[in-house]
Amino acid sequence: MKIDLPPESRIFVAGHAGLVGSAVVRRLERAGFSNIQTATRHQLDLRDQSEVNHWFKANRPEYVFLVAGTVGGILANSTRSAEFIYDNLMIHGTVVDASHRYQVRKLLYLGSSCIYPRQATQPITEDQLLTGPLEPTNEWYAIAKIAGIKLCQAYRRQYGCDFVSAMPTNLYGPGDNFDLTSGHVLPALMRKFHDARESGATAVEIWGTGSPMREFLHVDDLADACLFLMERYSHDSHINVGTGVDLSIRELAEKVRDLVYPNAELAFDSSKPDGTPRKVLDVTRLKDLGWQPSIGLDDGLASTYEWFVDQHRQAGHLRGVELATSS
Ligand code: GFB
Repeated sequence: MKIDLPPESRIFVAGHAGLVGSAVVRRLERAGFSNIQTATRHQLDLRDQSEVNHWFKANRPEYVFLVAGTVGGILANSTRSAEFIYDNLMIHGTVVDASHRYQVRKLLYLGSSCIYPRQATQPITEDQLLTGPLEPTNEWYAIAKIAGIKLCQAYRRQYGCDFVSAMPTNLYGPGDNFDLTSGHVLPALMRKFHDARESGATAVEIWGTGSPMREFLHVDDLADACLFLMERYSHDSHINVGTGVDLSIRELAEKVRDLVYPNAELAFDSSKPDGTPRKVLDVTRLKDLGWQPSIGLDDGLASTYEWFVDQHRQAGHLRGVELATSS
């Protein structure tokens, strides 16, 4: 059954400054919502239950998009295990509990496709959760994300809260993290090919063997799915969000190369981890509800690269202004 969120609803986007949160805010603004609530890290530490309770009491959100978290690519996940498990566990716990305590009407929690077993049958259906061992490079993050799903289920079962969970595949788009050590593969490759073109380097390093398969969803499509699910999905079980289509890291690198620096050579560094061999989502459930993505990978890559170049130029320009004023 579809619920219509009144345009003046108080809607809290927890994590509004991140890749996903900023896309959710854009989507809500486009839909005409006038009361979107956000809080910066300095205003509110989402890991602190008493701060979160205080904030909820003062702001009384009616709908919550729980898209905050400590996130990163394969290297960050495997080297910052404590931050990935602690921050995420705490953020999920505080926001879910405060949402119950202050009678939020509905909460949508966002997990990740890394919750599924490393050897899951492909494409991965929702019912494969907790049927086998996790991928070791991101098990800390995955455990926290699984706990988030279980929190929503537990509050739904014990207190009757309308809390639902969605599991997105690998995401990308404007607002992504282009840092080479903490970011995910797609922005990292864009940045590497871009820097190589600028410096005239011939080869670009690609981590791993290039054979792992990944599925990529543009973050604006994800934000659209989040609003769709907030209005139409109310179920105990989580739901997958993706395209259902994947490609190898080699194929992705070739696409980025062709877009950014066609003369570059790919240099695979197999001393770096591959991670999960494959994790393409079965999106039948979402498709049956009537949602599908609208941004193809080639178009998404081109617009994301444009965004990156623009940001880079602005940052360079700002640095230039700073240098000029300080000299
Ligand atoms: O995107 P990514 O860091 O994370 O890496 P995961 C995907 C694949 O790209 C891996 C390869 O096989 C990497 O070895 N890769 C190649 C690179 N070159 C690079 C590079 O320059 N940078 C990066 N980062 N990778 C994440 C999890 O796993 O998936 C998170 O770490 C989250 O927990 C996310 O769940 C959805 O796809 O392997």
